[in-house]
Amino acid sequence: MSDIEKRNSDNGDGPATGVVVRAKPKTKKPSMYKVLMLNDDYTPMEFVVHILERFFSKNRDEATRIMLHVHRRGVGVCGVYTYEVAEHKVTQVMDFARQHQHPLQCTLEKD
Ligand code: TYC
Repeated sequence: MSDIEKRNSDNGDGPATGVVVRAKPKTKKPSMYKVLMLNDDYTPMEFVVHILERFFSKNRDEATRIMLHVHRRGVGVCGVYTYEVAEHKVTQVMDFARQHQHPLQCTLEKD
């Protein structure tokens, strides 16, 4: 028995006096957030593929697959990240689209 366990156990000489010991390490997995891309009628397909390569580190095939999914289905997942990273990606995409005067929309959603 460890020293802390001895102090936490009632040894018959009055109440146990030990400190509360955590049974498990205090770690929590962070909530994850999906970055979603929305379809529109004006943003060029090649521009969306470029965004997926540049900000989401997709290769050309995967970027094309995601772009076509969004084009056909209306919305698609670019990646899943912690809140701060996901928020940063959304800002980068929206700023880049605005600079190029495309109406592309991007948002985040709790996973
Ligand atoms: N629908 C666009 C077009 O036909 C392409 C597009 C794909 C736009 C995905 C946005 O998130 C998007 N040019």
